[in-house]
Amino acid sequence: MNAPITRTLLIAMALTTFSATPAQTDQHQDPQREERLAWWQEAKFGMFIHWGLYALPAGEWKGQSYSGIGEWIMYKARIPLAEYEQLATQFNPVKFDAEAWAQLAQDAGMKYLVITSKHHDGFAMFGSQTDAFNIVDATPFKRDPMKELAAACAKRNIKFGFYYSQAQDWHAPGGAIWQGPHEDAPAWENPRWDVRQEGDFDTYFNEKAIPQVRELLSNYGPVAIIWFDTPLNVVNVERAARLVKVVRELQPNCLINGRLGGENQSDYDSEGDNAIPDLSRAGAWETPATLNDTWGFKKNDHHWKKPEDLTFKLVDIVSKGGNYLLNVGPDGEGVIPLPGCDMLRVVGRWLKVNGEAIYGAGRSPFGGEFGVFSKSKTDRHGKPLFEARRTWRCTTKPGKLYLHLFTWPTGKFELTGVKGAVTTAYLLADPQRTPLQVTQTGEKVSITLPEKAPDTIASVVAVEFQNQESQEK
Ligand code: JFZ
Repeated sequence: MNAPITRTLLIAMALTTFSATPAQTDQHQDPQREERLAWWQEAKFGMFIHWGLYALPAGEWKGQSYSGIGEWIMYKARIPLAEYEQLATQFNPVKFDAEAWAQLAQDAGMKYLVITSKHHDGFAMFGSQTDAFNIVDATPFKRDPMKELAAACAKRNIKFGFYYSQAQDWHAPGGAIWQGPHEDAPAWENPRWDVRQEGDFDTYFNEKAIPQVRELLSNYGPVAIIWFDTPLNVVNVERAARLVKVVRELQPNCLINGRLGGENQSDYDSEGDNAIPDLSRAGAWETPATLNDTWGFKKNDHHWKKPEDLTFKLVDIVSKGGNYLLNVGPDGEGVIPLPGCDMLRVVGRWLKVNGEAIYGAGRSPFGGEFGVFSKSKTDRHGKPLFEARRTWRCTTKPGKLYLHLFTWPTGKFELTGVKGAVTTAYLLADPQRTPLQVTQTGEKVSITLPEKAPDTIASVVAVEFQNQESQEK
């Protein structure tokens, strides 16, 4: 389809919300897919990084503060391209330290890292021969932080990946622009706010997006994930297939996330931002999430989540079968805000003790622990309201259950619906793995617990079975 993005198509875009319903991956489409996914399904926990020119305005423009996610400031303030380009001349993040960033990911227990190589603003955070609007050619910094970060991750066996905005590009002629509404910004009659944005989408796609994806997959060593975003319907099956072809040709093992566009060509599904399904979900899926309320740095967003909340979300997601991709937004000097670093290190310390129950773990065989649908209350769609419970979660490995107790019971933990004969149970925090007292009657198991929980956030009881088969439902 070579037609330019006409008004009708833009209006059509406006009617489509970002695909909050992830592209359903055809589980049996590609025999190599399971092989490609193996490391990712073991890894469970990754670092997302949103870093770009938007870290300089940091949520404010010409004295006005803008609500919502910081990386959309160009869109929200409808900044003319010539003014936005000036940010590049001021971008000199001399405090950027790839080793420190990769070490933070390692300290947090994160096994992969995905960083914005080009977000919707069109600015390339890598040395691109395709477009001079990039960090090497257009800034006083002149270094390629993607090269430095890829090397620092490789030293620590952290898988390295790129986020790339394949459809939206607010700087390139013909780049797609979300018609809106977006957060509190209304839908625009004409989403383009600068005449320089006029152009044909295929020209942008063929002359910028495809060549830059080729650069990313050719110049930075092994790329474990290419994380596409907001396909906006313009990335149809044909265009998506062209991107898949480039990825498979240059880096056959590289995973493609669920926001490519063009159904059934991704390797795994991406949930909506900060969206965690109420119940367990089969297949390979990931929740991308923020530490505060923005992806890109905002100087006034101090709404940090708590480490205990982050740990619960990690366990909750893994117990439902997913991966957790948790974001940091470095500032304009290249520094990751300290509150975020501190919280990630708390999660990392918890994983040092309890990682066995997360890395490579499967979904809960139960389900009642997630919560119940209300018999009387309805949600905003008129459906029965899901009332979540946070007392405990369960992850699994062959012949094992891991009971993550967020609320420490008095005396005993009772469990029903248990399949198989329990042989022993112990606290993961106990290096001696001293057997706890267990009684079992058929599918009912009762475990006597010490008075004090070994961990203030969550304590994990491992339960082993005679039968080494998977305990996953
Ligand atoms: C997109 C970007 O627009 C945003 O800036 C950030 O990079 C985020 C990770 O991804 O925002 C989205 C995309 C999809 C959904 C929601 C927000 N969705 O499917 O609900």
